[in-house]
Amino acid sequence: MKKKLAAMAVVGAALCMSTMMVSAEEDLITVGYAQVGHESDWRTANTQDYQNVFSEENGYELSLIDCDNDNAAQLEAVRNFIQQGMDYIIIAPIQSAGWDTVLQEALDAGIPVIIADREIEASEDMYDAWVGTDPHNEGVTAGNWLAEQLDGAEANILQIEGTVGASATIGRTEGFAEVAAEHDEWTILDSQSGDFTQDGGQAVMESFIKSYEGEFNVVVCQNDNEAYGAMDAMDAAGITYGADGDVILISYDATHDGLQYTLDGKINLDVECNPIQAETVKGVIEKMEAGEEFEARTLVEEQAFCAPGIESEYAVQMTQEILDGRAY
Ligand code: GYE
Repeated sequence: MKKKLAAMAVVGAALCMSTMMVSAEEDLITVGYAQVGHESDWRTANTQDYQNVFSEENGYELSLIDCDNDNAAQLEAVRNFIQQGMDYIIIAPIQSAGWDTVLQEALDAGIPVIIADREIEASEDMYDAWVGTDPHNEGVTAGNWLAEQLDGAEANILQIEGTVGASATIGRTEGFAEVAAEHDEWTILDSQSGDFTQDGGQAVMESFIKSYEGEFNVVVCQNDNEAYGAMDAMDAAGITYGADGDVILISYDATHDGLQYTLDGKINLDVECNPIQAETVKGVIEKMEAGEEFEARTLVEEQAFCAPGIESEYAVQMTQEILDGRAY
């Protein structure tokens, strides 16, 4: 769907554009980015991407606040952006719920808001645009790949979820559960949050091993960092995983190290979630600045990668070349 900013904002943008040509420094476009935190390699890559793209050379002054996975701190960060009169506000919402009040405040202040990375549970007229990924689809891909590989064999699955209440967690959990529901021979033994962190993944896996040792043959981690923690826990317990192991290990994100482990056969499947989104967001802002129509929703492209030697209709086999071509 295409959208246009309300007239007043467009006039403001046009003025800003014309003054920009006169003096550079003062007329940088100010952008506040309320970032989730620094919980994962994915997040680090996403932060770096914004810092590269929203640079002064490109005409922007970026104020990026690391909200340390604290929902209240994130609401506060957005309120501060409103008070500072930022030209644009970008939010990567930690939690999908609870945004109505602060979005209304941004609307009242006439500041365009772009939701990035994750989804929010708010009516689409409360914000201007959305750029992100499709975690539900990622969950379905993981499920389809597993069904294809098991080909009717039993699965006893342990799942380490992401942050509770995050749309990335909700989507991946629901998408995977949809496929699981079609397989009577699959049992999800347990599913607990590892908060998208390596420590969280390790702690959950250690407790899973205590409860289910010898009973599981699939571990699904909802991001790469959790997978690294789960690998440490399985290594310590002498449990083998990966292409040559007893346990099938599925991960999400496909960051550089995750793909290295996939290439090494330690992770069987890594479903990509692309953190490189800033250029797309910048494209939306440029259209807004020019008073042109912009995409109300843009999905960033993604695919899935499996260990070498695994034939799949749902994933590409990892190669050194793919890894070398990775920008993050
Ligand atoms: O998968 C995880 C990060 O929101 C898609 O957040 C993102 C998720 C990503 O911490 O590693």
